[in-house]
Amino acid sequence: MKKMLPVALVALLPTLAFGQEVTLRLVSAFPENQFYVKRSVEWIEKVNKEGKGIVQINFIGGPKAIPTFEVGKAVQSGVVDLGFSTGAFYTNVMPESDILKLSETSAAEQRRNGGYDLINKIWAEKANMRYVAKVGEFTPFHLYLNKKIDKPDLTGLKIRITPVYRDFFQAMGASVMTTAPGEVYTALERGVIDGYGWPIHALFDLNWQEKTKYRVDPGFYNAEVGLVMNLDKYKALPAKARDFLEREALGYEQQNEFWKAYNQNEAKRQAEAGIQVITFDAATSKTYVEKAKEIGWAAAIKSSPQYGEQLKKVLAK
Ligand code: 173
Repeated sequence: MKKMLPVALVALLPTLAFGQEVTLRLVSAFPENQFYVKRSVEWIEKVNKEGKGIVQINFIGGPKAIPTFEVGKAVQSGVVDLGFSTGAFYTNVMPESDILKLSETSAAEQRRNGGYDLINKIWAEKANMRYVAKVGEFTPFHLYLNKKIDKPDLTGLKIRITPVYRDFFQAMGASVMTTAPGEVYTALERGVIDGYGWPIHALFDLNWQEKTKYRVDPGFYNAEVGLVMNLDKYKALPAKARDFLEREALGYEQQNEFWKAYNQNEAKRQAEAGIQVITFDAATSKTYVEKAKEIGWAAAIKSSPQYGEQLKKVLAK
């Protein structure tokens, strides 16, 4: 043992030389070839450049490193420090995570109206997590189909879901199957599913346009993509590192307007790829969106009698 000591000290030297530099391990619940992830990797590069001697983020990888629906658990337990995910992927940690899809107020508004603080109270208490920043918003979800419908009736159709869509699609009569994004292409190719729920964007990242005939309009809810951190790790950060990380993450969140133009372009690309839009008459469309919201909040309040109503006050408009 005595002989080991100098070796251990030598191993410590790089850390000492850089003072208190902290390295954080980050995993993505979204596949690495998704644009979201590439955009986040660019952000990580910026953090690493500016954060020398303070904070470095080590991007471990996507679902091949940790499966999509396990990333939340890995952050909760501290197997990794940071997760790039969406609430729907970690309802196995707490049901509240999926409620963020019901946001009508923006992340910026939630920082002002107490929403961000409430989210962090819940995330800390129930998931041992810090919700660092929301970096994807202003993005509706849609129902995509390979069979034509003329009314919001999914009877006899098998639809790929995550918790985001479960109650709404089931209320329309769908039979549902939960899969991670990485499994949708094969399910479509094999005809195992007749459609899927997904945001207006990011079909092309995974080549789903090749296997998709229709998109149902209008969209509903608001896709949330965020950075979450293990709470113990967050609390243990030196003040300088925490301030730096929060500033960088806030800077990233403040670019969310980006998604508005991006999404318009994605809708255009879908049309160019031959994806046809299914629409209903005005009254049916209105009911469709209202139903989604009503069903979403009913499920939220049922799954979290403790926080559902409180979240509604800061998320809904
Ligand atoms: O459909 C999904 O995989 C899903 O729930 C989701 C949530 C946010 C962004 C992208 C996808």
